Amino acid sequence: MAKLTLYHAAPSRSSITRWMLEEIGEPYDIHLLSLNKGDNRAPDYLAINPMGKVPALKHGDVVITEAAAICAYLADEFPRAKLNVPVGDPRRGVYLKWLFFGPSCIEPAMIDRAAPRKEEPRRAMLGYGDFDTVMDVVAKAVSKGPYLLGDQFTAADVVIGSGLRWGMLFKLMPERPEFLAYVGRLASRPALQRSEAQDKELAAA
Ligand SMILES: N[C@@H](CCC(=O)N[C@@H](CS)C(=O)NCC(=O)O)C(=O)O
Repeated sequence: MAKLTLYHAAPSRSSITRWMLEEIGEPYDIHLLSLNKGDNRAPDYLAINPMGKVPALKHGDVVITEAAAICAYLADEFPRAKLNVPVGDPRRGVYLKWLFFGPSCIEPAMIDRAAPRKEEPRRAMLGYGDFDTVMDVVAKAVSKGPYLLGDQFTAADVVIGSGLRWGMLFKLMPERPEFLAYVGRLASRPALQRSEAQDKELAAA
């Protein structure tokens, strides 16, 4: 099997993909970068991800960047883990919607709230519309559970779940009961527990 290497900084957005790798259960290597020391701006890393950001995943000769894209890629590439919704399954549209909703709606809504612009753009200009609508839509989606697609845990839960965990941790989103119950369910997943424990060790080293 082609080798998997995660370019990672602990903890950071690359922790999303580490959790995903643990869910997949295939062996992988970690290439650790120090964002404080600027490893991500060094020429050898910029050759991998010209954005100078983590995560990046190397799979054989293929490089994938963007956390949600990495999660989607891994889910499709390793279908045995049953973390994707395959082409042809009527639930795939909803699955893809949530994979994209994380980086295109939840994250910008949170960041704009944390660092507001001097002049608030018109709602129509913002791809996410407005913060409260994003929160309401996500709360409704996670309220039934146990996961976004019902009984099946998917890569979309890794993306959306990471956004909610991170958002509440940094007080960038409200601790709504639906969010707390959902992240509580996610916290009991052994793959998340392993990746968190490993990241804590890396961060302390
Ligand atoms: N859109 C990217 C964002 C990645 C990102 O912002 N990563 C941060 C770590 S949380 C980073 O590499 N920051 C270092 C820097 O920008 O200098 C993704 O979703 O993967």
